Amino acid sequence: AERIANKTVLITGASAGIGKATALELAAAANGKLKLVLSARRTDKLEELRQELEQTYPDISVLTQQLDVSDLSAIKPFVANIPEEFRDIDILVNNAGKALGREEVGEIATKDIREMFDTNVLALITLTQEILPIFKAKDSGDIINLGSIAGRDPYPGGGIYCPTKAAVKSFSHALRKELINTKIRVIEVDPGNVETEFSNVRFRGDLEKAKAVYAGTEPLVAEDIAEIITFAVTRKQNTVLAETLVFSTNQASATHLYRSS
Ligand code: 8X3
Repeated sequence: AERIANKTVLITGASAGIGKATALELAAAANGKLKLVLSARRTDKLEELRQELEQTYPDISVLTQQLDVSDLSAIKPFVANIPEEFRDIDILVNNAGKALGREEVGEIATKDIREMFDTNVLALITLTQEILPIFKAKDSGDIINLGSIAGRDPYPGGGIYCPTKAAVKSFSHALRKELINTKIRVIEVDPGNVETEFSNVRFRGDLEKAKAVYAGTEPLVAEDIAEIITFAVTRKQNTVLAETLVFSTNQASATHLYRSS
C-alpha cells in the first residue's frame, strides 16, 4: 500500500471495463490514499464511479474530466486544464482503445481505420507526450500502455486493430529505450479476451455476436487486468514489468480458444 499511497493517477477510458476496474483496484491498494483523474467520453458513468470511490474511501480525491481521446486536438487543453492539485501525475494509464468491426481488408471503412488509429495509437502517443515532461521533471512516473494479444498475433478480421496494438508495442519499446537513463517505467500489458464492452463496440451493439466471442469459455474480466496493472505499479522502483501477456486458461493465442460448449 505504501508504494502507491498518495500518488496521482490519470486513467483514460475510465468509465467502464479495464479503466474503471483499474481505478477501483488502485484505490483499494492505496486504501483510498490516492488522487485519481478519471477521463472518458461518458461523464455520467465517471460521476457514478467518483461517487462510489468517495463513498468507500473518505481520503480519496477524484477528478472526473470529459475526454474523447480520438479528438486529438482536445488532449493538450485537457492536460493544461487539470487543476494544480491533480497535476503532479505519477501514473498514466493509457487504457482507452477500441476495435471496430471484423471486416476484411478491402471492405474497411476509412472512418473506422481513422478512429481505431486515432484512439489506440495517436491519442496514446499524444497524451504520453503531454504527460512525459511531468515525469521527466521529477525523474519518476509509470506509463501503462494497454496493448493486446492482437499486437503480437494478428488475426484475419483484425487488419487494422492488430496493427494499432503492434504500434502500441513498438512505441512502448522505443520509449522505454529513450528513457533508459531515467527512473520512468514503461509498462505494457497485453490482454487476450477480456469480457468487457470491447466486443459490444467491435460488433457495433450486436450483443449476440459480442457474447459469442466469450461463449463456452471462462473469459478474463476487467478486474483481472486491473490486478495485473496494480501489481506492476506496486513493484519496487527498480522493477519494470516491461510487457505482460495475459490469457484466461481457455486461451493460448489470438485464435486458439478452448470452448467447453
Ligand atoms: C482484445 C483481444 O483478441 O479480441 O484486444 O483482439 S482480441
